Amino acid sequence: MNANLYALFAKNFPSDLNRCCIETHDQRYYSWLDIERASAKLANLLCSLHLSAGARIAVQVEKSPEALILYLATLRAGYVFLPLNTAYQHAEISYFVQDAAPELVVCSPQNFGWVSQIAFRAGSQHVFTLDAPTRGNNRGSLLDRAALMSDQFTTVQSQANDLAAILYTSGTTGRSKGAMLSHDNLASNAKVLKDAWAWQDGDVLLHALPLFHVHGLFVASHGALLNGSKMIFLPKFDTDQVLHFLPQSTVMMGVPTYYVRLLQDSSFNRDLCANMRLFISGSAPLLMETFHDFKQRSGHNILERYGMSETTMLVSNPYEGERKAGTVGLPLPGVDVRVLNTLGNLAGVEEIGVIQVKGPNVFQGYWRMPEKTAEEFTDDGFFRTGDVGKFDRDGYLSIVGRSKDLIISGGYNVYPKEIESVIDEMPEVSESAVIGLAHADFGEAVCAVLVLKKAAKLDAASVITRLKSQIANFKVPKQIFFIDELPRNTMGKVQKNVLRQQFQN
Ligand code: MLC
Ligand code: AMP
Repeated sequence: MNANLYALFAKNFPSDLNRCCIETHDQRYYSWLDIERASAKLANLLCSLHLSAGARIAVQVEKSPEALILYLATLRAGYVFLPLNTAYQHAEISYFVQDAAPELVVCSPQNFGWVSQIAFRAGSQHVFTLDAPTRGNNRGSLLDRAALMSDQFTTVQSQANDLAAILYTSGTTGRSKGAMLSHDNLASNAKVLKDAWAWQDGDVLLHALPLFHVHGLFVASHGALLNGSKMIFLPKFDTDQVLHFLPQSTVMMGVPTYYVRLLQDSSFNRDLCANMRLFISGSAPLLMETFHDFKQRSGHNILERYGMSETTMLVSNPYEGERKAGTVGLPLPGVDVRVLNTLGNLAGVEEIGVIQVKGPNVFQGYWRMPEKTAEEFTDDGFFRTGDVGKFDRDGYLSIVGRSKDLIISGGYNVYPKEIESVIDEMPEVSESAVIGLAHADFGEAVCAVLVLKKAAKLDAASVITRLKSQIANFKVPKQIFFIDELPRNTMGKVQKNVLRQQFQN
């Protein structure tokens, strides 16, 4: 049997390959046959480059069906897909490319100059461009080259543990780590979710998520691909477009911000959701208030689930049965989830502790970081998630906090240490602390507290302008505060809880 994830999808394509697989917001239609042939052309192109076995293909492009097809082609050809957030800037891309050493980099045409410089310096042999199709005819060199290739390709044989993708997650120490996911990690999770969320004939997925993280690339796309279901592809989340396409859809996935934004639109109502079967939320905590308001306005209980890049999906509220607000639900079949208390024993009902997990979905380790990988696993093979939670009497898990210093803003993870290091480089700054403060739209907003050097002058606007040129825009603090001294405990550790209390309002 071929463990290649694409082979699994292909086996489940609809028998009529002329049916629609992807419809875009601007009325372009891709049949299943189009997906099969276009991914074959790209896979042939990849093979013609004679990349080494296990070569990484790093991709920083705008969302488009072609970007998804490139992912599928990478699977088919047996290489390793490495998606990168389009917001990443020079220093971030430079780090990822040097660390992952991709043999091929695909970027947007407008970034070709600086990205290719980074890539060639890091030893990549090839840099191609792929444009968002809305920008007219300039489709980029990737598709121009692929056009010359055959549209027939036999998907390569893969072993279950062969790598399919590497997803970088920010590290608490400030250094991002590449989570290595195998074909079987992804396949096992996709199969479990197909049953858990009762994917069925006639489902249409409204796909508004970005394609460079687990949520949009795996959870959403895999669900539709494995079920042979059509996706309506939006280039990004846009409230008006979502409202426009909801009546034709049955399933939508999003981060809590999407649901908050839908509720803010006065035209959002039950009628628009009449065809909808399921709204799923994840990547960040869904407020109880959002859950209840959404129920009232749409008639739907949002199904909240919990996962991470290293593990894909772990826990989910049930499709049938009670979806409890404020919880992420029950462990998915085949996934072991335990909560350990401060003594290292299994926590009792409602007892808070660290969350550890084990299962076929758990990743193969961090790219080229064996020590870090070893640190994150217990002796009996459980992965330490860095999240803190508790089980209730019915076995539903709630996430009550994080042992990792992490801010989740609109579903994107931001590690304070990374931002603090950049701020501390500014000549006027003595030290800084980056904290997350509650934010109505993003859930949490990144904010920075700065202590300036004696007699130094610096205003908030200049700090923000400088940061915007250095780091991805979603990491840039929404607010900057200045104080004389950071509060510290007796061990000298900055008391971020004190800062959060002081600046929340
Ligand atoms: C954009 N901005 C953000 C932001 N997104 N700021 C903070 N947090 C965010 N998430 C800022 C930009 O920097 C910009 O600032 C301004 O908002 C407008 O940018 P935009 O691109 O027009 O924003 P918008 O399209 O409104 O994007 C917001 C969003 C998007 C919520 C729709 O962030 C989004 O789609 N998030 C989903 C993230 C996701 O897929 N997470 C899954 C990770 S996987 P300025 O100052 O330049 O104007 C994972 C595992 C799991 O966590 O369990 O799923
Ligand atoms: P990432 O590493 O980007 O994949 O982010 C994973 C992290 O997102 C998890 O470790 C959690 O902290 C958080 N997360 C994901 N889903 C949820 C959820 N439903 N509720 C709370 N936190 C979540």
